[in-house]
Amino acid sequence: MPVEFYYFNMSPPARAAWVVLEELGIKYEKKMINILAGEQKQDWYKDINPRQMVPALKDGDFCVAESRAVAAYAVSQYGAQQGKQSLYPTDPKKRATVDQHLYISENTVEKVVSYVNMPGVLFRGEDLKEENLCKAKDAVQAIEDTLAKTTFTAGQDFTIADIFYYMAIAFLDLVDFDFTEFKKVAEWRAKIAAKPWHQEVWADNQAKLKEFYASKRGSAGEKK
Ligand SMILES: N[C@@H](CCC(=O)N[C@@H](CS)C(=O)NCC(=O)O)C(=O)O
Repeated sequence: MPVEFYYFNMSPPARAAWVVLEELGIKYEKKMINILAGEQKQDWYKDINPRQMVPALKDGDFCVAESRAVAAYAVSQYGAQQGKQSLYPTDPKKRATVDQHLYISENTVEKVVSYVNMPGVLFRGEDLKEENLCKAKDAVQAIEDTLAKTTFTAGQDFTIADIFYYMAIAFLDLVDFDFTEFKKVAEWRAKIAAKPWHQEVWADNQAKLKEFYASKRGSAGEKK
């Protein structure tokens, strides 16, 4: 039975986990859960993810949710057979460094999302929060500082930490944030954007999210 991957194409964490499956090159079956239509609230989906969110993965009778846990599981289970173990290394110290950055990437998302104001824009038609621009810049600067020391964020190899940082700061593309002052980050993003899965899995769906975000941004003000 192939791995089943539950996702929504516009969801950044779902796309980050999806990218890991592509990078691994394993066979999997995509199961789209349209969260805009509330499909994640269906009772049967509770068995896949009790929190009723995307992404989630089912491998036989084992289920795992939370994008970073999905990514870590997929590489732990299939990385060696696919020659892709370096995405989530088994060496305890190397793995701890990747884990460290995976946890930090949660905070990167928080900072960036506080500026882009995802829930406010998408669900209440607000604008971005200019007052949080410094938080977003701090988050990007932290990645810039990391990349001043190593080729990728957790060392010399491309790992799942890179994918989750990439996802986190890609929220800034929704507002055409200018990355030019962050030279290392811009170079590192270009390397990731050259990956074979990037256009179909990441960019095409990010364009849809960008269009959706733009259609909602400031719409509450327009109605007044
Ligand atoms: N921390 C979670 C966040 C997942 C998440 O926020 N998923 C959103 C889509 S981006 C979702 O499923 N929302 C549906 C809902 O909240 O009902 C992860 O990394 O997987």
